[in-house]
Amino acid sequence: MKFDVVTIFPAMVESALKEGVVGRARQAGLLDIVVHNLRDFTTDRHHVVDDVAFGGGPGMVLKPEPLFAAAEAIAERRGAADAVLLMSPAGTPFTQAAARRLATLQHIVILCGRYEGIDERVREHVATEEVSIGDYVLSGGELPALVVVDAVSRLIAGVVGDEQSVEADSFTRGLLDHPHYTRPAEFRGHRVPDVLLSGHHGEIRKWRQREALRRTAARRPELLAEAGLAAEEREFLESEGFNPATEGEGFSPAGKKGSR
Ligand code: 9D3
Repeated sequence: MKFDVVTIFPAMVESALKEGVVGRARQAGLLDIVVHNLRDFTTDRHHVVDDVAFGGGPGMVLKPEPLFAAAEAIAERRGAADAVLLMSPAGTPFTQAAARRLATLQHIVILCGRYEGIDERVREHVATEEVSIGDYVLSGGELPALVVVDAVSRLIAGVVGDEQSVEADSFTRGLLDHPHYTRPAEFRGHRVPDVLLSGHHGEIRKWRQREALRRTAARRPELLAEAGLAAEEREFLESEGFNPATEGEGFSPAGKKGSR
């Protein structure tokens, strides 16, 4: 899979993409990622990428010419992209479902915004979609671009060494993960649950499933609506004092506040 990331901070993006699962997959040739410096696509002596807003107001706006030039150069050098993502706080919220869809593509270009905004013509004529990673204000689209590359790359065969861990990933089923423990079995008087030391694999599976349900009901009850719970799973949650939702929330925690 190919990614091209366009940014005014290429070193910031490149440094993150050298590390971890994504760094290894690049070295193995599973991911072909090129980070481009937006300033390389300017034509003026001072490599200016921004300008004041027409109509006035505070803050600078990313100029259209370098972004159009970058997208065109990438198409020439690397082939036409299947999607051009504009990272923007006004974009569609990025979800695991969005990651799954993008992972079916072969070539994605990601444009990182900075400053107060981007010339609207980039949105209209270069980007094919606009993506946000959530409702908080960041300083630019670089960290969001890295989030998208990471989440999508993990879904490409071979990128994550252990296929099972991708499969078992909590959001594959739409539930939060169960608790994890490693040695020692007792640490500062805090014991690992006996069932995990028992070697009874059926019991361990059941315990993990119930803990995942309990946690999800307590922390993210809205996820249960989409999780496709079996009758016995609903019964378990009701027996634990969680109540079926009135309004598409699946289950809501009843008297469960602070149970963690
Ligand atoms: C005053 C209006 N601001 C929008 C809420 C302006 C503004 C804030 C932050 C314009 C750009 C930015 C920089 N952020 C991003 O480029 C960005 C972002 C984010 O801030 N949050 C979540 N996802 C994303 S994707 C790109």
